[in-house]
Amino acid sequence: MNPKKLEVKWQKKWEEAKLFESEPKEDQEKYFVNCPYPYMNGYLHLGHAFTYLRADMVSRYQRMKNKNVLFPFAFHCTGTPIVAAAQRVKEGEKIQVNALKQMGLSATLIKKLSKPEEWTKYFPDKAIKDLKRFGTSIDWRRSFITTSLNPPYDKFIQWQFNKLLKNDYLIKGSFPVVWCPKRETVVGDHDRLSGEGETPQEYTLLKFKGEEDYLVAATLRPETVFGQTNIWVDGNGTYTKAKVGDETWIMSKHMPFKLKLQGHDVKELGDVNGRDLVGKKYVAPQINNEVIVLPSKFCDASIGSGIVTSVPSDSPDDYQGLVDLQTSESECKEWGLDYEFIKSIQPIAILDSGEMGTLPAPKLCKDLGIKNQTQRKKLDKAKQDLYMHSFNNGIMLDSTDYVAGKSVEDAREEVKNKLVEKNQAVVYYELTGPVQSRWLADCVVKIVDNQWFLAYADEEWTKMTEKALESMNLYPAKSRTQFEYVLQWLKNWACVREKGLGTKLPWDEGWVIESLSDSTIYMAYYTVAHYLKDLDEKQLTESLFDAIFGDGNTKSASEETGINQATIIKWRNEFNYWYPYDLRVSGKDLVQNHLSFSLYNHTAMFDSDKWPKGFAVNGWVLVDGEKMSKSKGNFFTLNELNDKYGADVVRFTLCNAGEGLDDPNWELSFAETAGKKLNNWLKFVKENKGKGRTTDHPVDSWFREIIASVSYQAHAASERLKFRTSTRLFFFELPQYFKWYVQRTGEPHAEILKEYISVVNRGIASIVPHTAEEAWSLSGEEGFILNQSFPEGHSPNQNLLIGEDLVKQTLEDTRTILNIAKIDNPVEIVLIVSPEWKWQAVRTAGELADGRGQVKLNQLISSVMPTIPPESKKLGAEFLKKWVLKDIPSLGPDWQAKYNQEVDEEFILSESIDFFSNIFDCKVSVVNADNARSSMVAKGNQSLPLRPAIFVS
Ligand code: A2H
Repeated sequence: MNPKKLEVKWQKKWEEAKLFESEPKEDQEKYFVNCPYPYMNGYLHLGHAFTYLRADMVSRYQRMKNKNVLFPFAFHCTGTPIVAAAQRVKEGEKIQVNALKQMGLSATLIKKLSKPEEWTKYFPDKAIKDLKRFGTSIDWRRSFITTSLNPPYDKFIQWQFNKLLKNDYLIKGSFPVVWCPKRETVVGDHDRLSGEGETPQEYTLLKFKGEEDYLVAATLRPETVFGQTNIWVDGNGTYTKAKVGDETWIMSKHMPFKLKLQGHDVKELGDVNGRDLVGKKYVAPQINNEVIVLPSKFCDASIGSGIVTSVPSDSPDDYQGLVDLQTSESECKEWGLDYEFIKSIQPIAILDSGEMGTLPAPKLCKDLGIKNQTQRKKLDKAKQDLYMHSFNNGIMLDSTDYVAGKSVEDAREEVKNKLVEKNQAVVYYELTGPVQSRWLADCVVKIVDNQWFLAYADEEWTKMTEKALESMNLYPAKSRTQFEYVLQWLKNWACVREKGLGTKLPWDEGWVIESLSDSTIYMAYYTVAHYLKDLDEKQLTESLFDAIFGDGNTKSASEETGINQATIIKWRNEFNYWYPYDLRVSGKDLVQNHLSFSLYNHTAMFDSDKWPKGFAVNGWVLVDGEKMSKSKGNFFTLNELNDKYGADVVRFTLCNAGEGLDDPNWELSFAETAGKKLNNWLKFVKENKGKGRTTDHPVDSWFREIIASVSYQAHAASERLKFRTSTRLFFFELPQYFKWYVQRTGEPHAEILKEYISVVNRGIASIVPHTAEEAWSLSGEEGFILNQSFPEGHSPNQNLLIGEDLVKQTLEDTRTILNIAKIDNPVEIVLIVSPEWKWQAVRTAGELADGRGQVKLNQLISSVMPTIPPESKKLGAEFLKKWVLKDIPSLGPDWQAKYNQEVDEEFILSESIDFFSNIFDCKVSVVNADNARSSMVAKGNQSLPLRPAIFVS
């Protein structure tokens, strides 16, 4: 059947049966899965599809685990991106208009999109259509858009913010923010073209007092001021002189602009050549000694103040810069410097860095063989390594006055505060990396007054959130360290903007709540979204939200809103039934903001029994190993993909693309062939319905065990959201086993064949639901496959599996041997199995093996040799040596278990004699090496447990 017709058919049936319209059922365990709502400034693309597919696979899988599942979806419209895009359409800006044209939008529609509201209508409708066609199991009744364009949601967010304010989670103050100088606005993570995750970083701006002016130098390590020996400038650079307050400062050319944004009163006075500064002397802060200004190559006039304080004991750059001058008299001369004086400058030990000693920078430069200051790669690495090392291990030496004996971490804070207090330094911010805003401007740091902040840096709030994290399920488990790191380092978050779509701060309507702050607890809103959407604005009161989502009084809420009290109680019960959510599936880029914010806000808004239970994070989709991008031509919308391949192929290819935190890779070649594979499966199911023999065969029980074993592994994988592993097991591995089963038995047993088809269908139903539904009905089964149970299997009987592995391996080995011996028509094949003493030996080896499966040869020899019959001792010694040195390493980990079993090789192979003689069309026999004919003794000596020696003639 044409896959698209098939998809329409099943989607219609699901819709008619209202399969995904979830209602509370008190007698059934619930499962609530969700994912971040997409931003509505374009169509859904492959990247969205991956995360949403993961949520959908969980939703379907949990239904098959007999859970009552809720999977809702909504649309994000908050912030500047939509407004900015609409504005650009209005201005007829080419890039924006062309982008929309490329999406296939008509000129009339594009014209309409000059109004932001139109975006919030057009794109959600398209997204719903795309996701329905993609076969998602979403309860669409609960969908909504954000912002004041949707009053119930708007009021919900206002309720949240009132509560946050009341309970002191919001604070007001002046803070450093990322700022777009062109648009004059704060730039959130999602308002950026590049530089997501970059933040303002605090520097200490040291002031060096000269006769008429100050030099200023930004440092990350104020605690090292005790070791200052000189000042670096870019001798060939140009600097600026400016009046800052009452003082005159010398600094880099772009610094005055930045200082102004950080609250300083600045007036530029003119240029100063770096060359004119070289050789001058300034008084260094804290140590109050005069230090000399020296030229350097590493000092970049465009970074920070363009001037660096030199601490050669602890900064590889500084040390190397000094060495370079000290070893070049001509260079000193060229700059007019007194060579003898330069040579006299020595690093001053200021802190003990443990194993790196008290002069770590000179040591590191020597160890790394650094030759001069232009070896940037080596120096940057040395700088990074030392920075972390000193932070973690450094203890200040006695020479450092009031911080002697303290850790570097503590000293840093204390020295900074002291210098600021004495007016020898000021706090200054730079971004951790370049940021470009959506308005194509390079961003800077600005100190904003009267800003509202979510107090994520608050210790108590963080502690509570860490507690919430502790009891969560995280997929993959290793993402936990990332979350722990984020919670520890998260700063207070500027949560309002002056512009953009969104919800207004209820008490200060000049501010709009920004997009990462109005999307932290909306998963709770889903539980009642379909009821609230019909309410009158007047009914959307604080008391109503308190009654539904908290412990508010339902009676007074009823009186205030005119809504029946029983109805409010029903809504509250629905919230209590679904909440907390069990799993939120998201891309890994949201760990550092959205997911962590969500956790914080849940602890602030709800009791602990409503805190999130699970996060699953995944990587970013690559296309054939490359990052997806419009310019590369490998950018695909979900609509295009649905059109081209059909939903199940897209789902199958995406599922196969990857699991865990690594970036999943969409393989075009897989997508091209997946449709055929799915079709072949449908054909197989159709052709094999009701087929099979009714008599028994000895290999039947083996295949039953394989079905159970594969299901067992796939179930364990699915529980960890490893759907790729699970699908590979059901769709690629199990059919291989089935092939072997048919080869061994001629024809499958009818019952087992039916079981096989049923298990594969149920196993792949969450991934390719349309194909699986069709196959389910083709095989004559009743009802939706979604309502069947996932095959869980059981831990297999190893003995059964090992026996059949032996047959398979022996068949392969026989073929290889015939090939090597170039025998096409053998006369006789004799399978010579190991004598009992060899089995004893490998079992003992298993007992002696260490955690990694390794065995010491001398230990094995001393415990096994005495048990070997006298006539076999020589052979035994050789066997042990080969077994330990060659065979064990190739067996893989956990090899011991295989040899622990009681396996009667002679019996198993004897039962398969017919099978072998049919294949090779000759006489086949099995014999124990102990009883082998004299002509075969030499061959028989080569036998290994589970690898019989094979004699052919
Ligand atoms: B640090 P970030 Cl002891 N050009 O201060 C080159 N380097 C510059 C600079 C410029 N325009 N402006 C500042 N820097 C240096 C002390 C120190 C520093 C020690 C150890 C490590 C260290 C004494 N020099 O930095 O990555 C300044 O040197 C290692 C991280 O550009 C400043 O702190 O932000 C540091 O680089 C800033 O590093």
